[in-house]
Amino acid sequence: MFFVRLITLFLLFSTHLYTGQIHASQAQGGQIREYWVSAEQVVWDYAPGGTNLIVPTNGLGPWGETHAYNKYRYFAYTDGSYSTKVEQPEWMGILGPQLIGEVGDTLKVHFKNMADRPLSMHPHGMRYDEDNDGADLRGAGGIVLPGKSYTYTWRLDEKAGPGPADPSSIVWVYHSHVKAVEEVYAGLIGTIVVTSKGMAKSPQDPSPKDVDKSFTTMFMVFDEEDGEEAGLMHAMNGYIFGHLKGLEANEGEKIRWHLVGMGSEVDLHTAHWHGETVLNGGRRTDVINLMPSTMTSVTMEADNPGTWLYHCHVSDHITAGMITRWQIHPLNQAESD
Ligand SMILES: [Cu+2]
Repeated sequence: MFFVRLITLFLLFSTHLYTGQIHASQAQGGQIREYWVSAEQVVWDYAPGGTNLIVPTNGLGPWGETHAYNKYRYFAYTDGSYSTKVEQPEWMGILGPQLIGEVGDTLKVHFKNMADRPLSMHPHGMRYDEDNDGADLRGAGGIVLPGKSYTYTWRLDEKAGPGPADPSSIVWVYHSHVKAVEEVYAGLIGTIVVTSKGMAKSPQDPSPKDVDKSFTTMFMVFDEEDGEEAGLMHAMNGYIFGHLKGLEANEGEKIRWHLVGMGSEVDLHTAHWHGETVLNGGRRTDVINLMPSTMTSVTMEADNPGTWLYHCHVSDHITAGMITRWQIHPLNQAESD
């Protein structure tokens, strides 16, 4: 009898210890990452200067008649005073700020609507409650009126992170979801990167430690003129005919490419790299299929120095300018020069 009591006591005690440890690790497991994001009205130029940087003599064709349009964009600020914008790398183009965290982290996104219409931020893949869905015209964050703010809380739980066949980081989109279709075409779209638990470079830098560099490209035909060809901007991150710049790596670097497709039934894209191949969930390829609102993350060993094309391989889309160049700089630049 004494022995049974002893075991019971031990079991109770050890269960208590065990749950205590789980609570403790949950409490301390993960960073809270704050972002200050605005929505603002801008003029966006799909081809600054009006040139075709891939085949200059071809010009921009019908897309050259008008290549700048009134749009809306998400911007990141350094803090809640909304006075200093965070600079984005050139290759991000029209995309909103990239939010990033490790599994276990929480994103606190302070959204301020500085535009002239009700807007929101709706994330894919995150763990959120109805107030933080940023959609469906419901919940505290479903509609943010002009001049108003809302702080979204999105948890990066296991199910927001890379799965068994995924690489160490994966990409999700976020976009405005009051009139979602109009607002994505308007430019209100950005990305979220989630790194596997334990794979972050450091608590300050949640990008994955097994890659040197990451790029994100979105393939979407922006519809600027109700389906008129001249207003169908076949863009990569909002640029056409070679104007997406800054996709530059160094020889020997391991690169994570995040790819996003958005849009409608014309948006069947086949992203194709010249010069290198990639690993996609254990499969080797140099073309990634993208459908509207699909997201794929692949890995590349950049060991073939050169300036290479990167484009959608759908014939009609090549003609319409869904094409740019990327570069791998040789390890010993001096020697090759
Ligand atoms: Cu395409």
